[in-house]
Amino acid sequence: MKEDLYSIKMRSTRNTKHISGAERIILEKDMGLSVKQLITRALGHSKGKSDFINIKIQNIVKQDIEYINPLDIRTVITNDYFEGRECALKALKKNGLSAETSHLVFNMLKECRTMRGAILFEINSRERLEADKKRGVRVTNIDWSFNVKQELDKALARANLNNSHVKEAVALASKVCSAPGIIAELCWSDDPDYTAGYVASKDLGYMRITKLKPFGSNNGGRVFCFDSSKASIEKCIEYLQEKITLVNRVPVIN
Ligand code: WAQ
Ligand code: MG
Ligand code: MG
Ligand code: MG
Repeated sequence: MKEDLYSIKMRSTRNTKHISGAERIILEKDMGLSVKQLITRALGHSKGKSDFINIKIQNIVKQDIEYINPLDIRTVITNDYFEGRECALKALKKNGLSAETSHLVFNMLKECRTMRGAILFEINSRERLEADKKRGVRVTNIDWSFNVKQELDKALARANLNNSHVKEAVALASKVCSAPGIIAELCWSDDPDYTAGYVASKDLGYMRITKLKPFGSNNGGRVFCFDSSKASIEKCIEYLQEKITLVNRVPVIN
């Protein structure tokens, strides 16, 4: 049976400010359902109801797909965001960032709000590398393979983690950490009702931290830490923005 895959990308705004962006790579038969889910999300978002929704649908050439492994998931429960941030700082240092650079990464994210993409940070020169610093670098063409989606839902549900934040963030972080030259990512959501975040790297896996910001805060985003001695920035950005990647198995969840 020939299985046709489609990419569906949604982005939405309110008064021209970014509200939500999400994508799916799915079988043709699931297109209607996915579009519906993405519209529901844009209209019912905790950042506000979108007044503009853009949906793009594109057929995918199978030969272009790269299958990647997921990062394994671990959850660190913290009492408050101060404790959470201590924990995330330690994790960044374990990934080879100096104390000073780790603090810089943190301070950038503390000041970050309503970007569509991520900050791309060079850890030696300590410069930001995005061409458009308001928008950032947007990772696209990433999803769980349709072969593992059902099993993934079950595994996440058993761990009480079956929500779209977790599902999308683990897929995204798995792609980011397999990009040339990326050594770690720090993230917490800009959604006011979602306080969890993570540090991710190849060695560390996906380390969720239950509190990384105060409830109600609109502040959040992503910082990708890049080491230019390991790869060219052009290759890294091209991989993040263009390469069609599907995560090919269910992660280990601890
Ligand atoms: N590429 C690059 N940056 C992105 C992307 C993307 N595809 N999507 C979102 N961002 C950036 C952008 O600046 C957003 O404002 C910010 O990240 C936060 O996005 O419990 O839900 O979708 O394990 O609000 C992490 C913890 C949740 C999940 C992250 O982020 C868990 C989340 P959000
Ligand atoms: Mg989003
Ligand atoms: Mg999201
Ligand atoms: Mg958000």
